[in-house]
Amino acid sequence: MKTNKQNNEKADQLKLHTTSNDNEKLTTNQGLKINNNQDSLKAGERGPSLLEDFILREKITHFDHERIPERVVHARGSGAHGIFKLHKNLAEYTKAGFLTQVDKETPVFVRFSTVAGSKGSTDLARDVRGFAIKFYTEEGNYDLVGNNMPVFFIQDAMKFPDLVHAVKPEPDNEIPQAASAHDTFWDFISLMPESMHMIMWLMSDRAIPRSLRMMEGFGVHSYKFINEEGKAHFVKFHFKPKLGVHSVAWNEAQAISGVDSDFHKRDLWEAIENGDYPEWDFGVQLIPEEDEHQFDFDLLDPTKLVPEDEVPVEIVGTLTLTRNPDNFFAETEQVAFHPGHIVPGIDFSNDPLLQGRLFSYTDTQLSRLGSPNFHEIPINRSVNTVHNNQRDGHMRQQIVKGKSSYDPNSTGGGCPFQAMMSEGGFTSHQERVSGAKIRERSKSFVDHYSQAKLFYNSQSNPEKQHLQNALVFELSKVTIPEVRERVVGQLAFINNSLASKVAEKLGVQVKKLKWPNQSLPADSNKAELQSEEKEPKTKASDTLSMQNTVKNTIKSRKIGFIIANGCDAKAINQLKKTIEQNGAKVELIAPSLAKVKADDGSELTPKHSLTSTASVCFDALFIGSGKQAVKELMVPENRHLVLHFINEAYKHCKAIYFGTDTEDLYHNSNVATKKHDDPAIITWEDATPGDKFISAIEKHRVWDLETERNT
Ligand code: HDE
Repeated sequence: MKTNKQNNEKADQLKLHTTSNDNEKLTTNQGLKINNNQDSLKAGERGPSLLEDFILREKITHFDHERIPERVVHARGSGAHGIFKLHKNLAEYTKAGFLTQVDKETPVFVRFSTVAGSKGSTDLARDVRGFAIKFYTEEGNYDLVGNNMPVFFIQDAMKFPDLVHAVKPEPDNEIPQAASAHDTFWDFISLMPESMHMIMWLMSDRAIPRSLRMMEGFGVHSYKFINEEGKAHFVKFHFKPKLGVHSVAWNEAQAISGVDSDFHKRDLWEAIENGDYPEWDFGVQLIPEEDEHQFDFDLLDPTKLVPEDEVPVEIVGTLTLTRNPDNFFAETEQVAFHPGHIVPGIDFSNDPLLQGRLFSYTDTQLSRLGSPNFHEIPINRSVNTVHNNQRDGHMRQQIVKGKSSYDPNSTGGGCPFQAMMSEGGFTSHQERVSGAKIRERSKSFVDHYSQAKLFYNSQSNPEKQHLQNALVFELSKVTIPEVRERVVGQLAFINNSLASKVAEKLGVQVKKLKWPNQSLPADSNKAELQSEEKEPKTKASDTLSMQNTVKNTIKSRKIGFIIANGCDAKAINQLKKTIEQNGAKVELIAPSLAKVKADDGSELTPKHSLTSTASVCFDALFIGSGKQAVKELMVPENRHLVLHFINEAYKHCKAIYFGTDTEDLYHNSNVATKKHDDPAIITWEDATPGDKFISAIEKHRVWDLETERNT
């Protein structure tokens, strides 16, 4: 295990608040040493407990108040500390200090999350993932609170509580947990055509990532960069994982939820503990303010992305996660993000969803963390000191000296002073704004299908198939036939073949309903504002398909080796070494947890037994070599377990390597039914099996052969 030390201003600040109980005596919260932590104070050995027992009362009172409300959305999360390093000076576009000093390292805390489920729900729910970053810059905290999908369900903050109520468990029976496959979600979606682009993303495999380390991050909204001269550019933020963007299969996700519902949390934790620091390229799409109207969509509309073919993503930095939190609650649970935490050089756009978020996040922290002093919780503190006249409130930590708590003052010599712009004082971008006070949606937002088409058209065939299967799965759980029909009616505006295939599985007709946009005012001209079927300017984009992602590394992948007594030590150790040299991890699986005696007398220690884990926890499998070992794996007690491992991994399109003497296992497994050449099945007959195995793992899965592997 590598030590993951981090020395920077934030780590140093956190150290001041970090304690260890090593070699210490137990005390009360008042520092009194405790002599007996086993028994309460009683009147006589068998007598009643005494109210006087302040030690018992303190312990139980604190325990009673241990829980705080979980986040209303994004309740389940995993966090990590890291570093953001800038590679390109962006001074031409922004005056933000952390984006203008090349090689500058800014400490960050990142929290990934699912959206709909409760804090204790499974990691593998079909859901959007939150991707929130707190940059502890020298100019104050900058929070980029994004997701792993570049668009959102709704265009206006007014609809957010409706969306969340619809996707959360239904209010009468609190069913289902962490799932969108139910009536209320799809009822809402079927009546909100603006959600269709996001629905394409949500039904794609992006919603079931292989790892939090293997997903993209997006700022979603258009933000603004402001340079020293006050010139503005629209900017879209991107994080591209160095390991590529990879997912699991849907029935695999369901199985993982049973075997290890902390799969993503554990994966992130272990990778960082092992020194496999997750890394992302940080990129920006920059659009001069004057080019705002050059697109066939509105830049302020959060249901639209800017195709990379129209505005390329320029990579300007790296985000690396290097340290696990010391304490989940103190750090990951108490971290408070807010898209309104910005620094000079960054500003908001008029995206009406973003504008609503600017209100919500402080408000939610007040109810969740219980005090306006939440900024004083160590994980939330900026690295520069806070000076203002805000005072008091629950749990105040800062002890501000002096008489003065108002401005202007002479009692404090006028301090703290307002900062001039040249001293880093924040000023909002001077955008000219005029308009009548109206409660309306801009007509430029009324195009709900073109980018849904762009996304669908950009998918590979297996991705299209998965998306279709997801829609069928989700809508089959909907009990109201009209809702299913309405969704299918919406799909028909995106792709006829998709709509009719889904319709067939649901037993409904495709009725291409012109559905009025529910979010329009009752007296608006609905016909005029009805979203038409429109072709996007960019018809398809390679960047939207995971098929085109990074596939040249096996770094940090988990490979299961199924072994037994008498296994071929030389072959196993050699393959293990090669795999580890390429950066992947090998875990040994044996019929039991007892040490395995190899053919050369050496002993191997299995991490798992055949019953304590499952193929879904691994990226690829090696089935151990050696006659004696295979004989043990073939005894009735083990045989069905090993075959289940193989068949399941085969079904999920993973690489499987059959070592020498495993013919019997091979022929009894579903692999024997393969008809075509399958690059991810490696056997004792292959000339360079190790290389072939590694190259198959690099490709992640043979999704193209999914139908064949499942028939
Ligand atoms: Fe959030 N969102 N959101 N959201 N959101 C919250 O704030 C909200 C939206 C996102 O790891 C809450 O501290 C409104 C878009 C992430 O702690 C809450 C609207 C995007 C996280 C809230 C949105 C996000 C949150 C709940 C529409 C992607 C987790 C707890 C107007 C760009 C941050 C909290 C973490 C959390 C409100 C829409 C991302 C209630 C009102 C769009 C990653 O304030």
